[in-house]
Amino acid sequence: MGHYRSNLRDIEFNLFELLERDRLFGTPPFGDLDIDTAKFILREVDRLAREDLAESFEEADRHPPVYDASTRSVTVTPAFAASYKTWLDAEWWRLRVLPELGGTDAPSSLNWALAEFVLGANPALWTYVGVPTAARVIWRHGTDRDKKIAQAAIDNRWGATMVLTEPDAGSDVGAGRTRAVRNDDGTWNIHGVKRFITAGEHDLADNILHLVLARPVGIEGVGGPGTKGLSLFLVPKFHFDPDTGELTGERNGVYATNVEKKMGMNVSTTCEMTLGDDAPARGWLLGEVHNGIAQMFDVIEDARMMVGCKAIATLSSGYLNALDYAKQRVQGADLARMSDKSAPRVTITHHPDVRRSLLTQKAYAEGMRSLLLYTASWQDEIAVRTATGAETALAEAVNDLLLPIVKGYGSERSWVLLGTESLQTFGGSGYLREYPIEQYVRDAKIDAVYEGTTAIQAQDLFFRKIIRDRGRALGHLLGEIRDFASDTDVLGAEKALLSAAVADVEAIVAHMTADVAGSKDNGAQIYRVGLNASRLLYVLGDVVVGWLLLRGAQIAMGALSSGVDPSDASFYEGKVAAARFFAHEVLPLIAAQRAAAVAVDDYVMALDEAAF
Ligand code: ST9
Repeated sequence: MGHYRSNLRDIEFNLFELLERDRLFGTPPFGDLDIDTAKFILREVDRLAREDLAESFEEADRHPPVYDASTRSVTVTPAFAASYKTWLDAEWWRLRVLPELGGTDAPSSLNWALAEFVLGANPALWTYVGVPTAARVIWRHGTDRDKKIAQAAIDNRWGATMVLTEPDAGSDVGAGRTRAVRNDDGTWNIHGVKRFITAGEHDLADNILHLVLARPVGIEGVGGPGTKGLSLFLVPKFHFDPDTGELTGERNGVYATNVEKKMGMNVSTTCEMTLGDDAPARGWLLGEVHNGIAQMFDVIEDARMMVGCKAIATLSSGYLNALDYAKQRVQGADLARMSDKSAPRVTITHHPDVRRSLLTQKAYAEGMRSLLLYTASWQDEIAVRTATGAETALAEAVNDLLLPIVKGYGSERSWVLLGTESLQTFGGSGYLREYPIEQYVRDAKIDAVYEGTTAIQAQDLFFRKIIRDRGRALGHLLGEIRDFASDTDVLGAEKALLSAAVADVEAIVAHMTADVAGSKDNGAQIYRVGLNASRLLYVLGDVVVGWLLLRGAQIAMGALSSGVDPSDASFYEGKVAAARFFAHEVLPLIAAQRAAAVAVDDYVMALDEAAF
């Protein structure tokens, strides 16, 4: 059996029982889809991921891509190249391609469910097959020429990259210094050095289309300081005819000048890219408009969702691996007979602390899957409303609010739990390369870093998604949670804990909002908001996860009382147990976080650097 343990049953539960996604099928824009087809696709991608895509996971980690400095080229290990080809040949990625580009309009929720299988089985595959997202963004923002480029990228299965970061411009993208100079023929020459570019160079595709942020020079009114002065350019590795997509055979002056040696995700090349050094790096301005940061954020939003999905998928497989191990590992006697040295030895699933650990992993893995798919359900809502000409503002705002939670909270909780609980379940064996967990821990750490660190997600959540939104989306979300919790006929004790947690989160938000207001007179008060921002990200994540788990538990209790197939009974019992566990073990801790948030004071920022 390969390393990857998927959870098709829980994915189907989320899609069709909790979120009732089948209600979308048969109506615009998902008229061609029905539940049997959706379930068939889920089963197929699940099988493909476990049996094929997962196969090169370990081999590719042990044999990272080889960089040849003399040719500035990268060779990817054949085992991974085979998995890459398998995924492309299977064609399921076309469910993410716009219909205008020959793809199929599938709901976002179905696509992110499918993404979980791929990202759990072999996460680096996703980073090499970014072309559906790149093509969608190019098509959405592009001129007729750009739309043809998007089509060529899809038809020829080119690689794609997002090129933002520079040695001195990481979180602060607006500090980027890469320049763009317009040529007489309307193309642009790009000059600069970019860093940490995922899949920047490799031999898996015939061409790579780089989406590059650069600052135009020499044109009045554009190219000013900060992110707003950046424009987005399409810069190919090999030149091609934009009308036909045919390669001209000419190499463009965009080269990998280094490939980083990393802690994990070893098969995913992380490149330093030098543009326009010894040969011109020519590209096109996307849409012929200077609106680069907004255009790039269309890519970033998708990539942030992907990072959260990757983290959650890894935690889920980590948990299921730990569960398999715990069911077989015999060690020690039952705690109730601890003083009886002749007592029979038992599997570790008999030990209270192992059960605590397994339920913690299960509750978070399943609860965060619900968070991911619930967020995707708002993306479905946007698609449906757009298709019917209805207002999308609220759906967009709620989706925006949830994105930093999926990415920031999802990646932090997953990486920490993989290390503290999944690996720990294996005891010393978890530390060995014989089991996949050590690679999971190494591969998952990056999720809390790239596509905007956790601190960036926390600031995005509070300043942009709550304050700038005037609390509309948050109010809507917390209103839904409060409504659910107010019906205490079933799970009354747990819903009371949820209501209390909502009140605590509201109090933290109110306190932070007051600090924002206070900072108008006392500038330093804004630091208190900075000190509380990641706390808010975590507690809001816990409340949403607690709510979704309890919603799932209520459905499971209904199913159990109306009589389910005996083979499914333990699945539903597990849903109820995980939700109760989370409500009793996690939600009460939010009250302590509220107390700490209110107590945040100025001494941390006043402390002299020398005192650290
Ligand atoms: C990276 C690559 O980490 C990792 C690779 C992962 C694998 C990728 C897998 C592929 C997925 C698919 C991709 C396909 C294509 C390529 C494939 C590649 C493999 N929401 O607040 P302001 C906009 S890459 C929406 O003043 P500052 C908005 O337009 C590196 N828009 O910002 C706004 O204008 P307005 C990742 C947003 O203070 C404007 O920005 N790096 C949002 O100037 C200015 O906003 C990062 O993620 C938003 N949430 O700059 C950077 N926020 O206000 C992290 C801003 O008028 N740093 N905009 O609407 C940040 O996010 C900073 O907050 C900052 C601050 C740079 C935005």
